[in-house]
Amino acid sequence: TPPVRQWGVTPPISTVLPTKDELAANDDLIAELKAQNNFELPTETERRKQVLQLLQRVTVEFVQVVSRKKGLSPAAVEASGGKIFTYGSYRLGVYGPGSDIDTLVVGPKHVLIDDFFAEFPPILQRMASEGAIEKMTPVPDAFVPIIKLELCGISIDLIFARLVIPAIPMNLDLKNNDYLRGLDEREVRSLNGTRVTDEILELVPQQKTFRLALRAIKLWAQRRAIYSNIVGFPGGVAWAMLVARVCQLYPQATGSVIVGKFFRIMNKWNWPQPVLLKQIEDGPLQIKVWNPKIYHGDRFHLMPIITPAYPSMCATHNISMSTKAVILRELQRGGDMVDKIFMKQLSWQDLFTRHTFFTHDYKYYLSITASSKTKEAESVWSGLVESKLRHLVGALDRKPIVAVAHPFPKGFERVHLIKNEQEMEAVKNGSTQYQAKGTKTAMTDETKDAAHQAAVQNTLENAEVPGPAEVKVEGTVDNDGMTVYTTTYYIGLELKPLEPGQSRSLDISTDSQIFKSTCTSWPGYQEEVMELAVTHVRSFDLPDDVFQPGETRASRPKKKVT
Ligand code: 3AT
Ligand code: MN
Ligand code: MN
Repeated sequence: TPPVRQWGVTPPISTVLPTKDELAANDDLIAELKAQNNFELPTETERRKQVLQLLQRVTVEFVQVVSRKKGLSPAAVEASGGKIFTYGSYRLGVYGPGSDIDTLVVGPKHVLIDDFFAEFPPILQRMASEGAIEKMTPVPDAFVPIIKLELCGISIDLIFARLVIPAIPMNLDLKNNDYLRGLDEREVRSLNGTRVTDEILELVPQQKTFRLALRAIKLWAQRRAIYSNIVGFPGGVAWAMLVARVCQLYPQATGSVIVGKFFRIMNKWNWPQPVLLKQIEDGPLQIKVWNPKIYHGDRFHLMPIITPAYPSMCATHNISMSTKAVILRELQRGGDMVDKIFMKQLSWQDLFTRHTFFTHDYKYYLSITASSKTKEAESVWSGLVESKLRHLVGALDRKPIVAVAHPFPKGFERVHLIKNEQEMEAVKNGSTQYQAKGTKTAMTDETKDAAHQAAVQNTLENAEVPGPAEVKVEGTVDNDGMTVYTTTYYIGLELKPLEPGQSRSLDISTDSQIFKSTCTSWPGYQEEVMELAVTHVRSFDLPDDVFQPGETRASRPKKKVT
């Protein structure tokens, strides 16, 4: 047998080959993921490839058009090239029916981001077939400037970066750190997604195994409501790095085994020891690289998971005491279940059972409602509030009476029609009694609202969030009624057992006041248009639309009869 290469920063834990039972469990896992609609049809994948081919052709044309405009010689125009790369779930090979394609357009040094926003959309319009582009939203002032579009029925996130070289040939890859020389931080950020996913794939022993295990872990994390970088759980890249690390430790194992080991390894991990896929590299830029020895702030990361590409960063700096506790609890459950799956006492389906956040887990909840009088204002305002939620969670974590403050990863978007001040007051506080006829509650992650997502990301990164245009609101509550848009987030609260003599009262007025002023101090805040309210909700008072069909809410405790 050939010498076993070391993957990652330590020798492997085991290099044994999978047993017959483990391979059978692997087949069962694949079958279950299929049953869960986790893979898309080959015809759909074919459509993705064609869309990418179109984007590649448009990229070359775009680079030529800009090169010509900048006065390059015909030969230089001809040679200037241009290439697309992907990142996100498509690049990792773990995309499903609803996934977008995260695409990076790379141009040569004389093509700038402003050229991308000015020239790329019209060229795409011209080259795509009639009606192929359904929606196109440029968001040039996002933390990572982006054009969001729907092309042939597929969502595309399109970003741009240039390299300081005269031409971009088709055989180029982005591995070399020297390509970052001469770029500003924003340009480095745009290259980062592809550089990180490419490195992750290179650092795992078997990509096929990695992909299958990651599909299982992503589905599990989504079903258990612990998938969201914004509110303080790992996001897609962080879950991918955790699975990749387990693959490195068991280079010969099959997917089913990786999933089982994953829960145990990550549950027993000596946090805050970082999870690394390789030694952190130094590079050519004056740019921060994660290092708790130098940066005081990095010492506070509770579960650091570090991106492999220079400049390495912590992908999980939002994790709090509470979300860490919830993650560890879920890892424990996952590990226990996989043991039983291997003993044939449970099946993979059980691992993917939906969370019981609203039905069982908590008696007390906080409801945080961002409301606006226009849809446009609400998109941005709810995004801003969403990305500040983790500060409220942090404040709750510090209260002696709170054991766990668990933020639900998605917000509930509702549209209301109200007729008087009293109804207005109720709606602002999260009531669902006055929802407008014909409207349905939507989830923030499903609406794929570009303005919302940009506001979330910018706030998260402490970049500026541009406010919505000044709005004049037509109509008053007194005549025909008024439409109000709300987004409500929920935090589940577990309180510590009472000490003798203690009374169970949770006063959050100071914390919610601080949270509100954190949000309203945003320069785009418009007092006349936007509102924010934090209220207590008992489990039996939760609104109907947080439950799935078939789920039942906790019942109201019966009055004690003495
Ligand atoms: P899906 O299969 O698309 O649901 P994914 O992992 O591809 O899963 P996203 O498309 O949301 O998820 O994100 C892909 C990467 O893009 C992950 C993250 O590093 C980056 N990213 C996501 N949203 C933003 C954003 N608003 N601004 C900057 N980067 C983002
Ligand atoms: Mn994606
Ligand atoms: Mn995306």
